[in-house]
Amino acid sequence: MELIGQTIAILGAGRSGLGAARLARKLGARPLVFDTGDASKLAHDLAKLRTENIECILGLDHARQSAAKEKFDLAVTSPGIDASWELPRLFTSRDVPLIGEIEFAWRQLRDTPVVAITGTNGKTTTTELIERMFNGCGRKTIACGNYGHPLCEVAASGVRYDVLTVEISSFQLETVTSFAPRVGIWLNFAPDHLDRYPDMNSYFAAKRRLFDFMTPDDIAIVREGESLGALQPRTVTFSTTAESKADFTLRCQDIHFHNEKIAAINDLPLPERHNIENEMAALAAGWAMGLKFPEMTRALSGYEPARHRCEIVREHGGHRYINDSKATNLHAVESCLRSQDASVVLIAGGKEKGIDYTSFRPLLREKVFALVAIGEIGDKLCALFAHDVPCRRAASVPDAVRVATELAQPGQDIVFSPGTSSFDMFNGYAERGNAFRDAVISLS
Ligand code: UMA
Repeated sequence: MELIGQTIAILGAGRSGLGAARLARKLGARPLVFDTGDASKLAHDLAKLRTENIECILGLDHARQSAAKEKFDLAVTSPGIDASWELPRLFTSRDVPLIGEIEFAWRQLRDTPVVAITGTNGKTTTTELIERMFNGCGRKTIACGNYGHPLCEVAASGVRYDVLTVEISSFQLETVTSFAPRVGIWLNFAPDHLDRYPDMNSYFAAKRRLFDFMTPDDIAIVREGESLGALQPRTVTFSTTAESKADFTLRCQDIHFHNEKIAAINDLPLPERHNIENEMAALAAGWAMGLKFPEMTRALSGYEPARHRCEIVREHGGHRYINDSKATNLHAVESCLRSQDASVVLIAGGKEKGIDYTSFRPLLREKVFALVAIGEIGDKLCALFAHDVPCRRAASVPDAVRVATELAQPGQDIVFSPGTSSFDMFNGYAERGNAFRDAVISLS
């Protein structure tokens, strides 16, 4: 892509925008960053852009004036901005081609094979497993995309990798026009992001774009039973279900590839069923890239999941406090609860994302002794489940920890698994998880 001397509108001054602006500059173009968000929240990002002398235009009015006055050759958008919103439309309505940050980076990285990981849940764990596995087997990689470094940062850095391990979200896939990973992993699909998409089909369609530009020489790694229709790439399946006919299966306590035993669960770092699926997907990705199973298993051992994912914060007063703030949808809460041995007190709630929680009822009855609800959807959860389990409303995360501790029976665990995003009260799931951790640590 010849960009020297071109003017590129970069939409969003967050992490993707900064990466895209750096890449545009490196390629000899003039980046102009636009952001219509709350200026008081942007200070940190803007300071970075200013330090690098990257021009920034704030507010919709200024964006309108600039879009009308200047000639733009390309617009590169951030994943948090829907292409139908006003900021991108200022450019698309003037026939400026619009691509996403991933596509922009990909056009510079085509020579490096990509393993791309999508799914409603487990993306980050699988991405971390794959990064560890490739590096441990002597294939230099970096975790990037929706997790870790934005892909444009990787492209701008000029560092060469043997393979790129790219976690990719539906938001990022919406705006790809040629992105073609060598290996595309589809972990699972469940309701999420219904504040962004009008319905589940639209969310699904965005995610499925992962496979749109892959060829029969590429490999799709797909959980058995996912309804993806016919795919261009060769498909390899995995499943933990008994009697499965998938390529990668779980038989007793061993993972098999067809009829060959390739790893024992005990040799792998994560024993929970949902994580065995993630480990299978990682092993399949390594196989697709020519690694041998014993070296992969060795490289994976010792991996510890990152914080905020079913993480035991503390044992106190006969209760374990488990931080699963990363659970931003119902499917993630269900996975966490299924991995608990006994019933727990659940703290859940947060931003209204349009998720229908009705299907949660059977598991709630089975695994939840009492529910403490927080945030924007707190009242909705209490109203929905009041007849199933004791429900209490809490005003804040520390308040929820206090109430949950009061409700918990001796020996019962307290699980913080919100089931929706955090943006009604926090700047992200990590900040929310830290609030839970702080509240638990300060219990005396
Ligand atoms: N903005 C506008 N106008 C708008 C809307 C937003 O100017 O109409 C501006 C905001 O003011 C803000 C900027 O856009 O300054 C933010 O852009 P962004 O939301 O795309 O955030 P980034 O910091 O660029 O982070 C994005 C991803 N965020 C989202 O997809 C929401 C990060 O994923 C990703 O790690 C990062 O790019 C690097 O590539 C986060 C995420 O929550 C972790 N992802 C979702 C998830 O995992 O569920 C999909």
